[in-house]
Amino acid sequence: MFKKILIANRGEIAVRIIRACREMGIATVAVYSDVDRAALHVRKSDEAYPIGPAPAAESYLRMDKILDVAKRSRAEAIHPGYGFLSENAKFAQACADAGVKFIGPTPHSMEMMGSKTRARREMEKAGVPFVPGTARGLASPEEGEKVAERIGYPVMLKAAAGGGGKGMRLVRTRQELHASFASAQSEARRSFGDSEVYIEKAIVNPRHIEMQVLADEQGNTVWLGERECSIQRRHQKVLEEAPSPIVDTDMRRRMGEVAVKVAQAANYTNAGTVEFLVDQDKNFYFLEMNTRLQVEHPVTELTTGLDLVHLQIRVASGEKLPFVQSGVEIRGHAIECRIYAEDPDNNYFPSPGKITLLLAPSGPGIRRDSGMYEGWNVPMEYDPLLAKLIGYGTDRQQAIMRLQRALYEYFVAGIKTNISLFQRILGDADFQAAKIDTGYLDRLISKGNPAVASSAPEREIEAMETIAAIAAGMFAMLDPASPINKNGDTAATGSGPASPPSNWKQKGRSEALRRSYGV
Ligand code: MV4
Repeated sequence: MFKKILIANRGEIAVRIIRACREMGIATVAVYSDVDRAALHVRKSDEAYPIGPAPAAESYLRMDKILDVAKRSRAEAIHPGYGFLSENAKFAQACADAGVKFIGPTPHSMEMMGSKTRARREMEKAGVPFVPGTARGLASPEEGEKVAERIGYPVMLKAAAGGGGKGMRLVRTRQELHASFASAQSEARRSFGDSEVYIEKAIVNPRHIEMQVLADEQGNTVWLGERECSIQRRHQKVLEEAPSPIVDTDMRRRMGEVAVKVAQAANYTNAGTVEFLVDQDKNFYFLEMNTRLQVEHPVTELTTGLDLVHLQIRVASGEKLPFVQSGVEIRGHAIECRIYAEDPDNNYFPSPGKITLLLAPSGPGIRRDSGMYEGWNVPMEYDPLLAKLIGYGTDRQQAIMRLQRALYEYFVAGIKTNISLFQRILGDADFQAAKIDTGYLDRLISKGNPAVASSAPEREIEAMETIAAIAAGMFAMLDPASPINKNGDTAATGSGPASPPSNWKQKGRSEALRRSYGV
């Protein structure tokens, strides 16, 4: 087993991995950019090394600097987390060349799944269902027209090197195809330096359901249950849950077996996720494979009782999976809210800045994977994910109720967050009825923004401010020196309004209240 692991990441996932290492008695090495000097992952690690200025390209993406720290700190393995270098085959190879174990799949497996068309060709060989279309890039828009006539409109044009919707175009009619093909190609070239574009039958209003898989280095591969990830905004997941409300035991087994087939076709090792598009008739189609630990892994951990980071580390150290497929049991329901430093009232723009106050929820069924603390400055240079709030219950309803209660307790001052968005989603009838697909969130947001219950601390502060204002008014009436008593007019006698304390006095009282309330 490793004695020391370097975590090549930051934020909540770095803290999550450091915690897993500490539970396993493994020493931890953090790396940090200049703006992350006081970050939580630096505080929680055993050792920490600066790796450069804020821009990721000069720090968290600098393979040479990270490998240099691994060498100096004598770390035997590197956990990449998600994002940054986690799906970079060259980095995985550089780790191997440097004699440092990369906690994840081999460079070969990564490369196979990195190109969507290459992955589709491998899936075709493995007999895995994928959306009708081409497994190679289109040579011309005319070829696209021919394929579209065969598979039928609407069709989806996609960048082979793409992901997250970039270089993707929905084409409803033949007339639109040429223009869409050209714009998809130029976006693909701009975003990925690779203009290869392929075509698929468009699945209308699909769900995005993904299957967690785990493989050891001895050829054993298991599936660990699915996650419903349809609640997305601009191809960014916002809320995820496990199990999916529409997947029954038989469908879960069939999806799991396909996902294992995908992993085996790629000679996959360690933790990975196979993404599917699911149509209205519950047919599922291979979309892509993510060769990393995902943000939303906690909902799988809570419903299987497994620690995926422990298992990643154990598998990377050469251990055999400590269970077989029949030992995997899905129990209860978990829902994850991604808490972002974003302003829902300003088009979800990032909201960096100092966290002046943080009241975080806990209690039955609540897990919080967080990278923030009171007094920390949220930097503007990185993805604004602050924390993940996960609610677990015996069933979906209990998980929803627990999350609603926890969100009501959550209070972050000094920056804006999207906490109110989750209160809307969890209280929404369509969400509660599990009437969700990849268009759900856009529909909810476009419905407008009804007032949502503010958090408990806010409500209590408001109530106490009101009490203070009333008390101040009463005090003023009883005080003969008070201006409202100069001309004999007092509210008490019903003549002339009691003059409320000035705004400044009100504000001073509010601050005093906050201080006395400790908020
Ligand atoms: C699709 C699709 C419909 N039909 N492919 C979006 C990004 C990438 N992961 C694939 N995506 C889609 N591919 C076909 N043939 C609809 C989407 C899609 C989507 C998929 C999953 C989650 C959210 C989405 C939002 C918009 C479109």
